[in-house]
Amino acid sequence: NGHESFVLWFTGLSGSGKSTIANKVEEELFYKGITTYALDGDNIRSGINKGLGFTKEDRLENLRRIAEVAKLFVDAGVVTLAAFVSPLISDREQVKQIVGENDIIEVFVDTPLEECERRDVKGLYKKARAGEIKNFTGIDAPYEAPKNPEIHIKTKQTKVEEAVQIVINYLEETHRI
Ligand code: GGZ
Repeated sequence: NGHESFVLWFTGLSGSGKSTIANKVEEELFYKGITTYALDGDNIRSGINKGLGFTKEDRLENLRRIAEVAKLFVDAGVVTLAAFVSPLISDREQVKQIVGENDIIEVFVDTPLEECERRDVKGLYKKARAGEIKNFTGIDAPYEAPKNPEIHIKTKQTKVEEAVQIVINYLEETHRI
């Protein structure tokens, strides 16, 4: 396709809409004939990272391995979409170092905690509030918002389809696709 591959790295709270947006971006890229692969908790935490939990240390190791895998996909020429909470600036810095600064685009899916908690699609916030889940991001574990993401999507004022267009437009304008 004449384009270099890269990683689109979606960060945001649980329930912020990272996977929803990433999946639709992937669909758009597919229509353009671009080979993609999406990494998320479902295919990573159940397999290669089975056994890792949500302590600070485990999240760092989770994200380190994901970054190494993403790098392999990029080497193979595949545009890689990664949707992980990745809550700490320092964790995301490590990811960028592993993948290579030039090969990664940070997408901040900015949904306020109150909105994620109001939706509570999986009932996890309720459990976290009840103390049934510990170290839950936004409740008793931190989320550090990116200071300078390449793409900043404020979901309260942006529909999913618009968010997808913002990402696609960015990729076209920066000649990534
Ligand atoms: C945050 C948790 C936790 C805790 C389980 N904190 O909405 P989800 O369910 O599907 O997305 C969340 C996912 C987060 O995994 P990541 O690998 O993305 O996290 S990190 O980047 O921080 O390593 C949520 C679920 O797993 N989940 N427990 N304590 N999210």
